[in-house]
Amino acid sequence: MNRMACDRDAGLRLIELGIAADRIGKLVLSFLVRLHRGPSVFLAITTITLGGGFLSGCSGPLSTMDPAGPSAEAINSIWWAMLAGAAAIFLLVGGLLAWAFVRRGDGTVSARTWIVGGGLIFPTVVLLMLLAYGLVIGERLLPRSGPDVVEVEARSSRWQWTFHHRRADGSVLSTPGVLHIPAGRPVDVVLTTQDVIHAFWVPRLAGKMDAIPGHRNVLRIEAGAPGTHPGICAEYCGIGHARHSFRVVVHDEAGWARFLAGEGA
Ligand SMILES: [Cu+2]
Repeated sequence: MNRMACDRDAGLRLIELGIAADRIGKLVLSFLVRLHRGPSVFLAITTITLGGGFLSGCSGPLSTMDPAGPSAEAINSIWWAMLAGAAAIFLLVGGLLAWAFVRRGDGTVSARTWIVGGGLIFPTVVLLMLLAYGLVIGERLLPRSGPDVVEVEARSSRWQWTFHHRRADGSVLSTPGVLHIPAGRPVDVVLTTQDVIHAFWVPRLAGKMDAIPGHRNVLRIEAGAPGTHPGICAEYCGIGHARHSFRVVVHDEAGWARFLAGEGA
C-alpha cells in the first residue's frame, strides 16, 4: 500500500511539474510577444529565423534547390509550386477550423455543401491544376532532337561511370569518371549498364534516371554556364555504391572545341 501511495505521489508530482513547465512556457511566449509589440512581429521574426536556418541547408553542390540549368530549374519550380500550394491549403484548412470553433455551426452552410465542395470539387480542381502544371513542365524535360543537341553515352558498372563522347568524324573520346559537356546546349545522356541497375543523377542539372541492364534510357541535361558539378549514383548498387560518383565539367565554346580536339580531356 505504501508503495502504491508513493507511486501515486510521484505521478502527481510529474503532472504538477508538467503544468508548471507549461505555464512558464506561456509566460515566456507572452513576454516575447509584448517585447516585439504584437504577435505578428514575433511570428514574422520566428518564421524568418527558422525559415532562414532551414533554407540555408538547401544550397550546395548536390542541391536540387540550387539549379544550374533549365531542366533543373523546371524541376525546382514544381517543388516551389507544390510548397506554395500546400501552404495555401494548410492556411485555408486552418482558417476554416478556427472559423468552425468561433461560429459553432450556425447552419448557414449545410453538411452536404461542405462534403461536395471541400471533399470532391476542391481536391479535384487542385489535382487537375497540379497535373496540368506537371505535364507542361514534363514536356520541357523530354529529349527532343535538334541541331544543337549533343549526345554522350554514359556506361555504368560497379563502381565507375565511363563517358563516351562522339566527335563529328565518328571517333569516340572516352573519359572515366568525368562527363564533359558544352554550356548552353542540350545534352542527351544515353544511360547503359554492364551489370546491375544504377541511377545517374546530377542534382543541379536535371532529375535522376535509372541505367537498366539491356536498356538505353535517355536523360536530357543542360548547364547554363561553365563550371563543375558533382554527380552520384542514386540507386543502391552494392558495397561500393557510396563511391560510385562522377564529375560534370561544363566548358565554354572554346573549351569544348579544345576538349573534342583531345586537349585537356
Ligand atoms: Cu551505382
